[in-house]
Amino acid sequence: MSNPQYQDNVGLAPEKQKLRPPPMYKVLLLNDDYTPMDFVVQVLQEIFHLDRERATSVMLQVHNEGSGVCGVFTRDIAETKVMQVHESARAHHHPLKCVMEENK
Ligand code: TYC
Repeated sequence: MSNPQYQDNVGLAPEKQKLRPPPMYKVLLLNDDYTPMDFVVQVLQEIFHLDRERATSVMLQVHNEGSGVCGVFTRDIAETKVMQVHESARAHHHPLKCVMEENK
Protein backbone atom coordinates (compact mmCIF):
# COMPACT_ATOMS: atom_id res chain seq x y z
CA MET A 1 0.00 0.00 0.00
CA SER A 2 1.43 3.42 -0.88
CA ASN A 3 -0.29 5.50 1.81
CA PRO A 4 2.40 5.97 4.50
CA GLN A 5 -0.29 6.17 7.17
CA TYR A 6 -1.05 2.49 6.57
CA GLN A 7 2.06 0.78 5.18
CA ASP A 8 3.49 -0.19 8.58
CA ASN A 9 0.28 -2.10 9.26
CA VAL A 10 0.72 -4.57 6.39
CA GLY A 11 0.88 -8.13 7.74
CA LEU A 12 -0.19 -7.20 11.26
CA ALA A 13 -3.17 -8.92 12.79
CA PRO A 14 -6.15 -6.55 12.73
CA GLU A 15 -6.06 -6.02 16.48
CA LYS A 16 -2.41 -4.79 16.21
CA GLN A 17 -3.12 -2.25 13.46
CA LYS A 18 -2.75 1.31 14.71
CA LEU A 19 -3.57 4.52 12.89
CA ARG A 20 -1.17 7.40 13.31
CA PRO A 21 -2.64 10.73 14.37
CA PRO A 22 -2.99 13.08 11.40
CA PRO A 23 0.00 15.32 10.60
CA MET A 24 -0.46 18.76 12.16
CA TYR A 25 0.55 22.09 10.67
CA LYS A 26 1.69 25.32 12.29
CA VAL A 27 0.22 28.45 10.73
CA LEU A 28 2.65 31.39 10.94
CA LEU A 29 2.28 35.08 10.19
CA LEU A 30 5.23 36.82 8.54
CA ASN A 31 6.36 40.35 9.30
CA ASP A 32 6.30 43.17 6.77
CA ASP A 33 6.83 46.93 7.01
CA TYR A 34 3.35 48.06 5.94
CA THR A 35 0.51 46.06 7.52
CA PRO A 36 -0.85 48.02 10.51
CA MET A 37 -0.39 46.39 13.91
CA ASP A 38 -4.10 46.82 14.70
CA PHE A 39 -5.05 44.90 11.56
CA VAL A 40 -2.79 41.98 12.53
CA VAL A 41 -4.29 41.89 16.03
CA GLN A 42 -7.78 41.88 14.48
CA VAL A 43 -6.85 38.97 12.17
CA LEU A 44 -5.48 36.99 15.12
CA GLN A 45 -8.69 37.60 17.09
CA GLU A 46 -11.17 36.95 14.29
CA ILE A 47 -9.52 34.14 12.31
CA PHE A 48 -7.49 32.42 15.04
CA HIS A 49 -9.86 33.16 17.97
CA LEU A 50 -7.11 34.56 20.21
CA ASP A 51 -8.14 36.96 22.96
CA ARG A 52 -6.84 40.54 22.61
CA GLU A 53 -3.88 39.98 24.95
CA ARG A 54 -2.63 36.84 23.17
CA ALA A 55 -3.27 38.38 19.76
CA THR A 56 -1.16 41.41 20.74
CA SER A 57 1.61 39.13 22.03
CA VAL A 58 1.73 37.08 18.79
CA MET A 59 1.64 40.26 16.67
CA LEU A 60 4.61 41.70 18.64
CA GLN A 61 6.51 38.41 18.29
CA VAL A 62 6.04 38.60 14.50
CA HIS A 63 6.98 42.29 14.45
CA ASN A 64 10.15 41.75 16.54
CA GLU A 65 11.33 38.32 15.34
CA GLY A 66 9.98 38.05 11.78
CA SER A 67 7.40 35.32 12.27
CA GLY A 68 5.11 33.87 14.90
CA VAL A 69 2.79 30.91 15.39
CA CYS A 70 -0.95 31.64 15.22
CA GLY A 71 -1.97 28.05 15.97
CA VAL A 72 -1.54 24.37 15.06
CA PHE A 73 -4.22 22.66 12.94
CA THR A 74 -4.95 19.72 10.68
CA ARG A 75 -3.96 20.31 7.06
CA ASP A 76 -7.42 21.33 5.78
CA ILE A 77 -8.03 23.77 8.63
CA ALA A 78 -4.51 25.25 8.27
CA GLU A 79 -5.03 25.73 4.50
CA THR A 80 -8.35 27.46 5.17
CA LYS A 81 -6.82 29.81 7.78
CA VAL A 82 -4.00 30.77 5.37
CA MET A 83 -6.59 31.54 2.66
CA GLN A 84 -8.75 33.56 5.08
CA VAL A 85 -5.75 35.67 6.13
CA HIS A 86 -4.74 36.34 2.51
CA GLU A 87 -8.31 37.17 1.51
CA SER A 88 -8.74 39.65 4.37
CA ALA A 89 -5.31 41.21 3.69
CA ARG A 90 -6.12 41.51 -0.03
CA ALA A 91 -9.52 43.09 0.70
CA HIS A 92 -7.82 45.71 2.89
CA HIS A 93 -4.84 46.23 0.54
CA HIS A 94 -2.27 45.03 3.08
CA PRO A 95 0.72 42.84 2.11
CA LEU A 96 0.32 40.53 5.13
CA LYS A 97 1.57 36.99 4.41
CA CYS A 98 0.78 33.74 6.17
CA VAL A 99 2.38 30.30 5.71
CA MET A 100 1.92 26.78 7.06
CA GLU A 101 4.56 24.19 7.90
CA GLU A 102 4.32 20.67 9.21
CA ASN A 103 4.68 20.57 12.99
CA LYS A 104 7.30 17.73 13.15
N1 TYC B 1 5.76 45.41 11.13
C1 TYC B 1 4.41 45.95 11.04
C2 TYC B 1 4.42 47.43 11.39
O1 TYC B 1 5.40 47.91 11.93
C3 TYC B 1 3.43 45.21 11.94
C4 TYC B 1 3.23 43.78 11.57
C5 TYC B 1 3.17 42.81 12.57
C6 TYC B 1 3.08 43.39 10.23
C7 TYC B 1 2.95 41.47 12.24
C8 TYC B 1 2.88 42.06 9.89
O2 TYC B 1 2.56 39.80 10.58
C9 TYC B 1 2.80 41.11 10.89
N2 TYC B 1 3.32 48.12 11.11
